[in-house]
Amino acid sequence: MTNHQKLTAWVDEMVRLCKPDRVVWCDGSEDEKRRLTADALRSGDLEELNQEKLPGCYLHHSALNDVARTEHLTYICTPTKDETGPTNNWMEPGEAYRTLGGLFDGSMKGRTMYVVPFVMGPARSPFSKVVVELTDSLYVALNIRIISRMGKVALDMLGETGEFTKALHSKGDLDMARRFICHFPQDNTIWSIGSGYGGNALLGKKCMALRIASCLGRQEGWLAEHMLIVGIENPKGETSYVAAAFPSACGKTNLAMLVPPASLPGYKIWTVGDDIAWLRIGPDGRLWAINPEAGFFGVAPGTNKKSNPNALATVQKNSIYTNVALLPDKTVWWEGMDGAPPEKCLDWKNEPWTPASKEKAAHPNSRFTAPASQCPSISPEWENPAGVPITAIIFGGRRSQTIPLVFESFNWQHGVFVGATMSSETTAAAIGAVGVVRRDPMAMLPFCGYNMGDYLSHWIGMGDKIKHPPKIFNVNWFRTGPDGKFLWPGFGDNLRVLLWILDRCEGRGPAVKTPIGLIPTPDALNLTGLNIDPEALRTLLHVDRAAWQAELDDQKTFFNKLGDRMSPVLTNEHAALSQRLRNA
Ligand code: OXD
Ligand code: MN
Repeated sequence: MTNHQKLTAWVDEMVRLCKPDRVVWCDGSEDEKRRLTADALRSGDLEELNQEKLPGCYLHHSALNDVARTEHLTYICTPTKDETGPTNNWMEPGEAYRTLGGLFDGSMKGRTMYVVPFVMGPARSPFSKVVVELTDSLYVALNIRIISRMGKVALDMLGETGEFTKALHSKGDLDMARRFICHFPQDNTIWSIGSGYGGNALLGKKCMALRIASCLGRQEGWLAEHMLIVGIENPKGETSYVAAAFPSACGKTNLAMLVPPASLPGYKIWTVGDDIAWLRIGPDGRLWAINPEAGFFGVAPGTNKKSNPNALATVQKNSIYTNVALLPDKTVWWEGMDGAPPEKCLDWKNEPWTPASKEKAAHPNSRFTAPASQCPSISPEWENPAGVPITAIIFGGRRSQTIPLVFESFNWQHGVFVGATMSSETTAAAIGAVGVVRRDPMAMLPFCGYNMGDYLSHWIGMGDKIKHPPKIFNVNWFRTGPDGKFLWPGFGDNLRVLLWILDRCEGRGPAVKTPIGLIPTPDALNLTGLNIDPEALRTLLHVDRAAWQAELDDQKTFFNKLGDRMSPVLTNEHAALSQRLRNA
């Protein structure tokens, strides 16, 4: 299938290591999809769903201990620990190759190795990169087929000498004690063993498109970010694009597919990407973004007609569901779906479930994998090889207190500081306690492939190179009142905040200057048709000095943790914020 000698030599070497019974090169054809799906049904990797109601859809149950990313088992393997930095786990490359080499040795005996070449980014885009993943998981091969451009297209792009990321994956024995996800930026290589879960096993996604790509971006002068990309079309038919970073399971997919409220007629939202953005400086001096993925690997629970009708429409065909509940008619269900819970179903562990059951029917991190092309709001520009020009960058986290609904940074440097001090309450997307506030710069804490201090300096440095930089904003949809309920309606009404952001980018939109940034005056947001308590709005736009003092202290603790690689520009921004709060 290829005359790329380095590729075939590497595959041969990995075959000698893993010792599969068979090696299958994937070409991405429909015929191959039919064959692989039939094999997956036979092996139990997939279960067929109701083909009348959900054509081309299948269900996958993962191992019970393999339902989310395992950050504590994820390593960056650089020659020195300093290059990896204090926020990543580090393993010396020689030791990592030895340890994992021992586990990969013979790991595919009795199994098939799938050679899965794919492009991250639109075909023929100078932004795009090729990855070849070797995996013993049919589920992984079939998922990659959905979330990337897989098969011949990638080999064609590689030609005989092209560069590619070498990604080796084996389920191993799925035991957490023998699970490692290792990245070798200096070798453009990823080795992952012991997990079949998306973020640990679909190596093009978090491992390549964020961790390895962030290293490539630093070398080559661009940014690989955990951001959605969305176009907002106004009633005049003009579209502006924004990129927004939120930690996992904070509603990126919902924002990317937002449906405008009926009370704001004439607006349209165009989805370019829901999770990852690669941003480069264009010939016009603006920042341009592509979505390196071709599909969505979204969190299912909470997806319903109100929160995300576009996602719901997207997943009605050709989709793989993971760890959702199965209804008697072989359709699927999860908590937060429209209507009453089913009287009975099989839960994500394949056990009988009724509304009286104590456990959730769908795992809180259950997922759908669906082709982006099926999304009703998919942007006509989503595969444009040049990407889309970015007018605003938005950072946001899940914070029940302190952080206002929206504020604008004073300039690029202050905006980078706002991103660097992002924080969020943890979710089920990663193993560990849920609901704990953690600092998560640019939502990249688990995904930055090198020293976080250097990463933040790279952001500062990019500002010097972008002639027309986007304005930078912060949002928080998750602020709660004394009763614990959200103060802001969220979902489609988030458009009201996006419209203020775009107004600001066009030099309009009233704002008040506060120590933390520019905040909309209460009448600056278009609230037509929204019934919101004025007191709730006041709280949403209020800067509580005492709470911000505590915030400053926590930011400082985090910056100190980043050590001597921390950008002095950002420590100065911290001091300036402290001063502004004192003077206020
Ligand atoms: C994801 C994540 O899967 O961020 O997108 O965990
Ligand atoms: Mn994500």
